[in-house]
Amino acid sequence: MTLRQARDREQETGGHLGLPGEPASPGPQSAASQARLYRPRLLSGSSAGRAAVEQGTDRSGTAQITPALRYAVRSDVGLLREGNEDSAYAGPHLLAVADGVGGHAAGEVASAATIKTIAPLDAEDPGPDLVGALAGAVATANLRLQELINSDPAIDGMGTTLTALLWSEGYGALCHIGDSRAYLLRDGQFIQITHDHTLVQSLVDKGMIAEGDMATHPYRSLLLRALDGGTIAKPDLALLETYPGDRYLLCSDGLSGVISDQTLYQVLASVRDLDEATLRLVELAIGSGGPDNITCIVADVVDAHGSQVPPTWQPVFVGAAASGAQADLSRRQGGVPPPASRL
Ligand SMILES: [Mn+2]
Repeated sequence: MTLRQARDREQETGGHLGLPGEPASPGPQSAASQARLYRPRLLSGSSAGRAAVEQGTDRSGTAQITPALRYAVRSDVGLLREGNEDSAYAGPHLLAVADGVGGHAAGEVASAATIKTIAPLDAEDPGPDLVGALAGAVATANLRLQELINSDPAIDGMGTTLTALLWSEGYGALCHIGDSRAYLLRDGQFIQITHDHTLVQSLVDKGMIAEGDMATHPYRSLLLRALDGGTIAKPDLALLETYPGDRYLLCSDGLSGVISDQTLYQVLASVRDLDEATLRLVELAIGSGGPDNITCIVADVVDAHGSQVPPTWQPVFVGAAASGAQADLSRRQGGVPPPASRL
C-alpha cells in the first residue's frame, strides 16, 4: 500500500479523529488504548481544588495562583542514524517536537523549518483563540515547506511530524500531526493525549492487528499524515485545561517506539528533576538499541509564586533546529546565517 493509498483509505474509513471526552478509566496500563486526544472535563466531580485554581485562589480562597511552565528538553542522534532529523523547541509558552522525514538532510530541513516557523509564537500574545493561533502558525510552517521545496526540487518529498503545545495561563492548545506523541501525567494517571497518524495505528483502530504488534510491524513507520508542504495540513487540534502538578511529555518515535508506555510512566512518576528525567528517557532509548533519533520534552505546570521549583524562562532549540539545518536553511534563503543557537 502506498502512502497515498493509505491516506485515501483512511479518509474513506473515516479515520479523521474527533475529540472524545474524558476516557472512562485512564491509567498506565491503558495509556496506549486511550490514544485519543483528551479533553479533561472542566471542574469535574469533587475537584474543589481545581475549581479554586480556575478562580485564581487556593482552597482557602486567599492566595493567588500563577501557573507557569518548568521544562527540560533533550535530543540525541541515537546509535544508528548518521544525523539528527528531529527538532524541538521549548519555551515558557510553547513546547514542540518535530521529526523530519525525507532522508539525506531533507528531513532535517523540514523539521528545523517547521520548528523555526512556529517558535515566535512563544513570545507573541496568542489572543483569545489559543487553538487558532497555533493552527495558523502550523499552516504557515506548511507553506514554508512548500517554498523550500519549490526552491530546491531535490528536497521534494520531505516532510515532518509536529506535536506542539501552546500554553497560556492554564490552557494548552495541542496541535498534532504524524507519529510524535504527547502524554499527560496527572494525579498518578498517565495517558497518551495524541493519536498516531500511522498505518499501524489505523489497523489497530479497526481491530485488524493487535496493539502489541505495533512496535514490530514492518510498516510501523508509515505515516498517514505529516506536514509536507504539498497538501493542506490537517493536524488534530484540541484545547486542554492544565493544572499545577500536571506533567507533560512530548517525544519523537525514537523514544515512544522503543520504550513502553509503562516504562515512560515509571520514569515520569519517579524522577522529579526534569533534566534528569529527559536524560533517563534518552538513556533508556539508547539502551534499547537507539535505532532512531530520540527527542523529548518534559514539562511541569507549576505555581510561579508558590512552588519551590521556579518556572523556566530560557527558550531552547535542540536537534536539527539547533545545528546544521539552520545554516542549510539560511543558504537556501540566500540570507545571513542566524545567530548561534543556545544549545
Ligand atoms: Mn523518528
